[in-house]
Amino acid sequence: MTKPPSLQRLTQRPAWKDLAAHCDEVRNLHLRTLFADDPGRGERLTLTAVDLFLDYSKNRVSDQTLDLLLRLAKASDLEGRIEAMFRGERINATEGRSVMHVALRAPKGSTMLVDGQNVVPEVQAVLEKMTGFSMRIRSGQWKGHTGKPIRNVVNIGIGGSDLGPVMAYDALMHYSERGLTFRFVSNLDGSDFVEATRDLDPAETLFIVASKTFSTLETMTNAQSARDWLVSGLGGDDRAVASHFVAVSTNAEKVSAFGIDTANMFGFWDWVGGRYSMDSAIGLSTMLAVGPEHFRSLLQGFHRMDEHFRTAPFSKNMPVLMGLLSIWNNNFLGAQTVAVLPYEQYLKRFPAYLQQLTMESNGKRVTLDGRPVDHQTSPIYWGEPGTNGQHSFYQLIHQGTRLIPCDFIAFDHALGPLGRHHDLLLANVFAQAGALAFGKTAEEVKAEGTPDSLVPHRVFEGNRPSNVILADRLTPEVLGQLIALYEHIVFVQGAIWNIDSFDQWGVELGKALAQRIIPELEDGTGPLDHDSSTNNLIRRYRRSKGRRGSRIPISPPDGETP
Ligand code: G6Q
Repeated sequence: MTKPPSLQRLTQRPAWKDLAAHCDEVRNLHLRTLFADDPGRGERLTLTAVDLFLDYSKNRVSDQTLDLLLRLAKASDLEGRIEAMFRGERINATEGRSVMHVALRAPKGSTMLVDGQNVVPEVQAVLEKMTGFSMRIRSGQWKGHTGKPIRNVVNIGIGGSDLGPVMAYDALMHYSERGLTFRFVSNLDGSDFVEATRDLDPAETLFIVASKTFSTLETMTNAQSARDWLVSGLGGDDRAVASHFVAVSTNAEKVSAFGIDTANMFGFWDWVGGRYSMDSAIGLSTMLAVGPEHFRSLLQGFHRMDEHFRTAPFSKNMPVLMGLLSIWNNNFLGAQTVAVLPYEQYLKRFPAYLQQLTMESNGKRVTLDGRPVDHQTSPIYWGEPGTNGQHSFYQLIHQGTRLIPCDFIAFDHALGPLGRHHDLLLANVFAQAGALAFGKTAEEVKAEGTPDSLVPHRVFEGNRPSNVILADRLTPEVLGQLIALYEHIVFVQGAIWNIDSFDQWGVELGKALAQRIIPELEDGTGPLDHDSSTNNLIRRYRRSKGRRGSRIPISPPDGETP
């Protein structure tokens, strides 16, 4: 008796098996052949979604591959899963939460339900509050404790409360208010805070403490240091905190306990996952930098891509196609990573942002019902802006032994046009994608008069897959579309793999262990009962710390019980 599809292992389902069998047949099919056999391929396998153009023709797929991938999506009930997200169902099963970041960018007046409640009015109310606050800061109307206007904004947060704001600040710098200085402090390493604040005047500095839970070790430690720095810099008056600290959180009680007036708190909700929160109040620094109008355009970009994802037929749906292609490359062709290569300096932090979005979401080893998967899940996402990467790791992509699918991202227009730069930049994007796909044969290398001994070194196998994403220029709205595109690619992958893309239990174990070790280092004494390696590392640190002249006594040498 065949099991119902929901209980069948993914790799045992007919749609998956058909893809596996098909992959055996086409594994060695070269992009040179695919292009030679279909002169229209480069135009045919393209797609426009909102303002983004995608050329996916340089993937190692035939029309049959695409059909089979679309069948897999259907067999995995991708459509039902998308609807479940938009309906506010608790699709984050292990945390029992709805996943409604799409409501953060829903237009005013629309309806998005969570537990039967329309959340759009609350979302809009927070946006209004952010708008009012941003205007007061940007106009100089909001005064610090000594009466000076705010000139510096320091966002303190980590993970989802940092990576989005950092990326967006860089990405939208062209549109930002240059009279304000922005810094981002995330690391528990004190150097991050020290370097971020060393040239700032406390009297002109605003701290945004961005933490959904308001209990994250890194953020609360940095926030406490910020408070000390500010109060001591302003003559020891604790009342200074009121005009120099605001909070972004879901936890009013803890915000208030820290000493921040909840009137200066910008809320969000447990149905917004940290890595999906940059368009919530977590984006306050972004709004301060670019202003409320540009922030609204960013949201509009997200929303337009949401609508595309929700309504476009799968064969013309950009997140669906890119998600399926990544599954083809990862699960069938055996690629282990994806390189994201923006040819746009303002997107320099986009790969780092995507690392969390993709890998924290889909780096999972059990299915929604808790059974080990029998296939690979998230590939490793990484990347650097072009053309810099070309002079570093592209060698491996072109001639190494691994298959590295690439997403190239570029724009028709530079935000800061400068002489020939943009034509040269774009020539490089097109050239790289072409060189990866088609390579250079031994015959071609020989025909150039290359000595025989060098021929193997100068051959490019080609057949390296890539996507090219193009847009007119990097605007706030286009940035929103681009981020939503990848959010939904992650969703598609997670739906096919049948995993929970919205929890992150994998970050807990190390955190809990650190809590146990902290007093062992701070106190510097006391018995240790970890494994021998951890014990030894702690003892070594205790000895070294003691030698630095700390008050902490030197522990006995290795092997002796302290
Ligand atoms: C993201 C994760 C995680 C989170 C940080 C910060 O999806 O949940 O990166 O954003 O741990 O958490 P707080 O915002 O609660 O400080």
